[in-house]
Amino acid sequence: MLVKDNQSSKAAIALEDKYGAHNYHPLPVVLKKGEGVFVWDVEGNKYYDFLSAYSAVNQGHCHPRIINKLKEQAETLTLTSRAFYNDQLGVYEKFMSNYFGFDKILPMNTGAEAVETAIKLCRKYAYEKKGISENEAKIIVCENNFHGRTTTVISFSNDETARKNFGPYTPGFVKIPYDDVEALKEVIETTENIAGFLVEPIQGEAGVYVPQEGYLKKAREICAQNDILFIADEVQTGIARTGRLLATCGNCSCPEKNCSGTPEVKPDILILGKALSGGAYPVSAVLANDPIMEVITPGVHGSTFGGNPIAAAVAMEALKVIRDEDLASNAYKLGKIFRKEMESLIEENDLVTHVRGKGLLNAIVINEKEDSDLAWNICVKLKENGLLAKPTHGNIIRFAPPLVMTEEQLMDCVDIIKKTLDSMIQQVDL
Ligand code: IF1
Repeated sequence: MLVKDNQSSKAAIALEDKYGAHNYHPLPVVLKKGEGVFVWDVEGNKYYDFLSAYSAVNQGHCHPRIINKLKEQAETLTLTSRAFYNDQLGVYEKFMSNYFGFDKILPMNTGAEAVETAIKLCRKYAYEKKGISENEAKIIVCENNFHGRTTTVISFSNDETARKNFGPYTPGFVKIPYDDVEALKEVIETTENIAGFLVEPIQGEAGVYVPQEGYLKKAREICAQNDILFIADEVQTGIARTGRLLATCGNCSCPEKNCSGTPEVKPDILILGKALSGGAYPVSAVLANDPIMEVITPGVHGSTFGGNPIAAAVAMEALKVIRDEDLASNAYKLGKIFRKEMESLIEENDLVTHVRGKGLLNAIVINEKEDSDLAWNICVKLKENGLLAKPTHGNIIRFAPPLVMTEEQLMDCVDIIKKTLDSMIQQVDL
């Protein structure tokens, strides 16, 4: 049965329910169109998008420059495989090397693929350059991490929902508490064969946990002192989301005016994804300098679509948009306004206990038990009031609009959030 163009939300949801695996529980809204900070459902209702496809649409929905580049390349050459060269990849690789300040890039497609690639790169470097005995390398990870859904990656997750009954699990990972320098020092002192430390600069899925000032810098220094590769997973925090080009803000060529100019943290291995393409195409990447990347030789790693001409062309345009529209500075400015407004809301409304985040990656904590459905109900009400957001774990609602939002639009969203929470406070006996 062909799906009619003007299918109703109900019909669309029924189709997904019948024919799609139930690996998500979406908010009951069926989207048909996106433009900038707005999306429309199949009935024509308009919403502010406050999730940005989990920070993949930082440049706004269907950014004209990105879409035009996508169309142009799609009409020219879509995929060659890496069995042959193509005219886009080398240009893209040079562009990325200069843009982020690393010698080389290994192009992949999804964030999880890039994380897996970084793990392989770290292990191979440990065996071939550091002399760690084969199959003995260990990578330090943080509790409550989220790095993707592949079997190896969920092997070191402590989210039972993401992990249960997917064993046997991949060994070689040691978990420590997030944002705890002493724990990092101790595990390095007491564990042999440590090859790397894989960390999110802000833990997104865990609930937008921003580490203490200086944590990443200290962790990076400890890794350097112990010849351990510092691996930054910026799939969600990268590409201007946190008010700077990168949350680690390394020696990149970022033009952020708010950056102090002195690079705080430069990872040995940088992992990018999501907004690398502005949400127009699956593009991810692993960046490192030659001493690390040179362990990658022909045939040791690959991917059918990795480094394809469309991905290359789209990613370059998406990054030019970030720079030309100075979206990191906008995220920095609007993020401060947003958290200030949420702080004042906390004063007035007992439903919210905390707000945290950096740039336009923020979250509010709802004053409820983790397993209550209040956060979900708030998101359903927000939808009715024209704003789309979704809880992460339990009682935490992530707010992450596209970085192209104007201050006026942000204040409109703040009003919607305040109006929604005020309308619900009566229904909840806290
Ligand atoms: C889901 C959120 C989760 C990521 C980091 C790697 C990946 C992600 C830091 C993998 C992906 C997505 C996946 C999506 C929900 C969303 C997410 F925090 F962004 F909201 F899950 F934590 N590193 N994050 O955040 O990238 O393979 O998806 O391209 O799986 O439900 P991917």
